[in-house]
Amino acid sequence: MTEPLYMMSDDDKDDSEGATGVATKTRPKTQRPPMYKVMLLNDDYTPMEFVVHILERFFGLNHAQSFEIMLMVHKKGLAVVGVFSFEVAETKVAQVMDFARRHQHPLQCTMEKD
Ligand code: TYC
Repeated sequence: MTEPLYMMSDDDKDDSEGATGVATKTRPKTQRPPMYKVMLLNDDYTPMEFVVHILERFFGLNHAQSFEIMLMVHKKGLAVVGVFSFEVAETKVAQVMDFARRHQHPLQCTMEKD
């Protein structure tokens, strides 16, 4: 009959395998960035096809979606074209305003916090 030379105390027993115990995982608090609506405004001079082209080119909308939004702006005075992070919204507004100016159309595009 042999005696154990040494006996593990509870503290020495690790439970890295088949661990039992209280789960202490917490959900880290994440901050969502504020979002910005990009809007097109109606005017009496910018051609409808030009607005449709802008919506396809800068907002990745298909022709039917672009035509629908253009008509909404035409009838209601303005419409939200998309919702983006601040930097993306700022870029879209600048691209639209620059493209309209270069073609000498008075089209206006603005952004506001969602
Ligand atoms: N109202 C313009 C017209 O009749 C068309 C138009 C639509 C202009 C949307 C701007 O954001 C706009 N030619």
